[in-house]
Amino acid sequence: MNNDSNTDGINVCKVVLLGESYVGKTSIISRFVYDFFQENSITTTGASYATKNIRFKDYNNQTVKFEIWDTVGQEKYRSLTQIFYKDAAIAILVFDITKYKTFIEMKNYWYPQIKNYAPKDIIIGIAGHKCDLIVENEQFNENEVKDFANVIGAIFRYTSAKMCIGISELFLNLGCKYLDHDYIDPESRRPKTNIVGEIGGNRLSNNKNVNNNDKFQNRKQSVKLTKEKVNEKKKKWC
Ligand SMILES: Nc1nc2c(ncn2[C@@H]2O[C@H](COP(=O)(O)OP(=O)(O)O)[C@@H](O)[C@H]2O)c(=O)[nH]1
Ligand SMILES: [Mg+2]
Repeated sequence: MNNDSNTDGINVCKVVLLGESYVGKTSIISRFVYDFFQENSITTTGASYATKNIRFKDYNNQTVKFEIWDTVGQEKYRSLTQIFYKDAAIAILVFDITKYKTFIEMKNYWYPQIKNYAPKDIIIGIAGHKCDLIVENEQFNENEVKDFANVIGAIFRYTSAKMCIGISELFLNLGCKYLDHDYIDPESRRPKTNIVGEIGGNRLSNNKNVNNNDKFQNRKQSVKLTKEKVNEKKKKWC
């Protein structure tokens, strides 16, 4: 465990979201913390971080206070300072699955930034965001993303702030890894823990051996599963 406990027994966990402008970072925070989504771009000027407490039943009911930092538009100018990365326990790399360039920038710019400026033992998540749009966009190369996630040891999830998919799950899995560094993310299984309670939220304040055909089949199957998940969500909304 690398978590910092305060006197109330709450593990304060700084999370930073990184990625190109318009990929949906602010929307992910907004959905996770306030269960709110806005179609148009959210103004981030002046915002810095939002918090949400989650209690982890399978880890002695420990509470993790996620302190989630938004880039407040500075990513556009590549002007994030080292303070942004300081003491971060978790970094979530976000890309838009409909824009391949955002994946390339995530891999070639944002990941190296983490390696250069964030603590060495930082836990990394990857959000393949706007997965509600996957139905219209079939060009997304899932294997490339999963291979990258495996290489850097990141937890990868499809996410959608709009359809409420994958976001809590990603935070929960990252939270498990934060509390237990030996935690292994079995992507096909549910997270090892359950939420007991969500305690408030503050406003934003300021297999390499498989052949290509197998890969293609696997990808098709995954895309189909995702589509089913999306359609299920579309029926229910959230
Ligand atoms: N379809 C879809 N649009 C999204 C989703 N998340 C964010 N957006 C939209 O993408 C745009 C950019 O989102 P924003 O959170 O401001 O991105 P940021 O610049 O990375 O913080 C906005 O118009 C959002 O409404 C999503 O899950 N699905
Ligand atoms: Mg933003």
